[in-house]
Amino acid sequence: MPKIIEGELTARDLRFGIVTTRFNEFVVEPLLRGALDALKRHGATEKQIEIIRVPGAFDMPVIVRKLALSRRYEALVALGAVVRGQTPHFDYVAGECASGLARIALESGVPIGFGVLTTENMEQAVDRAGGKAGNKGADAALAALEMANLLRRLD
Ligand code: INI
Repeated sequence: MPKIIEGELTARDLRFGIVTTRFNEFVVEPLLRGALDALKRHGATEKQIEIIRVPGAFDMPVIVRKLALSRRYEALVALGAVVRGQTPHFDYVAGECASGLARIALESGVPIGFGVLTTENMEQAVDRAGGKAGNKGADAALAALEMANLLRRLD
């Protein structure tokens, strides 16, 4: 059997920054609850977690970059919702948010769990924020947790 290198799902000794948008707060708050619940279930205490609020998804990258470069967190989680029906500039808001966050993760080496919903309508967003399609906030938090442990293991 070849050696398997993977990240554990344990929050021990890790600090988390969760960035959430005020825009579409109605679906973003359940994403945040899902992320907090997932981290706590894997051993994180409140002291290990900080929540940073930004206006909207487009505004996330500049703040996430500052947080990533601060070295204050081993993992970041970005939570938001961009709904196509709400805006003619959906592609710009969603695209800039996603590509900005991906670039920051690569530049800084700090993992960023991507929990920004990009959906056609509000119903799809609600389904993914603790509804019938699960909770993407919890998924993003666990991905960030696993990645932080994997990166540590590869050091
Ligand atoms: N921001 C979102 O997070 N979701 C959206 O669906 C959205 N829409 O529909 O426009 C949105 N726009 C605001 C944007 O993120 C910025 O806050 C704004 O452009 C100011 O920079």
